[in-house]
Amino acid sequence: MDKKQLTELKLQATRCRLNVLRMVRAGGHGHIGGAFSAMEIVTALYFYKMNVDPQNPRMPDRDRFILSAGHKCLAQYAALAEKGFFPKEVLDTYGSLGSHIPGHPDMHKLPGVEANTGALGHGLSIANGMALSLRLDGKPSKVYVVMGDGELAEGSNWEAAAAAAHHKINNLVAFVDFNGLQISGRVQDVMNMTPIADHFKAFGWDTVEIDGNDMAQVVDVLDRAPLSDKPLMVVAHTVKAKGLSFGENDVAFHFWNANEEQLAQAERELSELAASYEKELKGE
Ligand SMILES: Cc1ncc(C[n+]2csc(CCOP(=O)(O)OP(=O)(O)O)c2C)c(N)n1
Ligand SMILES: [Mg+2]
Repeated sequence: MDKKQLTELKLQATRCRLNVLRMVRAGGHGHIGGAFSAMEIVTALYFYKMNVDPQNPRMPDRDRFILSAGHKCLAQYAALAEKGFFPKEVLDTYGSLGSHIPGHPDMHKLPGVEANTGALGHGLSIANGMALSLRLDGKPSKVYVVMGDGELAEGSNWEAAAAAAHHKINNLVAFVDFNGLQISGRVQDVMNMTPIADHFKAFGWDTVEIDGNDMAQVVDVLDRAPLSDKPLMVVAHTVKAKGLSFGENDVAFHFWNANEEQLAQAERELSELAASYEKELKGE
């Protein structure tokens, strides 16, 4: 990928982060930490890798995206809106009764959502089933999953890990957004799941470790998948609330009840960042 394409993707991720702030402004709150840490992964999937069509969201040959850690949904809504799956005005309904973008993704309410998630620990099993059936149907589609590191405490993940390896489901690529924090503190204090890559390797997966907030590394691993006949687990080292200058790596920003001053600061900073990428792209 050349430098210009990379800058375009970084701009896209910044626009998505601004979309998240738009939802937080509408609803007054949101799970910003996990949405921002996963933003490079979600952006690279929607704007670089996945074969999806906003005009035809149920296209049979599409790639599938499963947000296993459903509370990160602001990242997915931001990308779907930016991609044109629904009008951006819908972002302004976040937090209101009857909204199509509720606190966890609902496939019956929003085009582009493939599964209802939010109860942690189920996305990998759902993805296994989808990937197996796509393979049986001879489809070229891939299934991408985004999980949280705290989410790995759910035992159901490990049944899914065994099944994916056993069935050699290599049209499946999973990411663990390894930001080191969950809802109530450091993952290593609440329920230590490290070394994550070694665990998946022992179950029979290919594993790669990347900096998950480095767009070039995310793009590179997406280009390389699958590595073999095994499923691929990408352990993506990230910073929780990445891009929220006053909230990075702070568990208090797992769920943000935003105040006007901080929200305005975040909007200003990310708008400036977007403008700098736009300038760079214009060659100024
Ligand atoms: C089965 C289940 N148990 C508990 C919760 C409550 N919960 C919501 S977010 C969260 C922490 C998740 O942490 P992590 O997977 O690290 O995601 P991050 O917030 O870092 O994106 C928990 C425990 C839940 N949604 N589902
Ligand atoms: Mg986490």
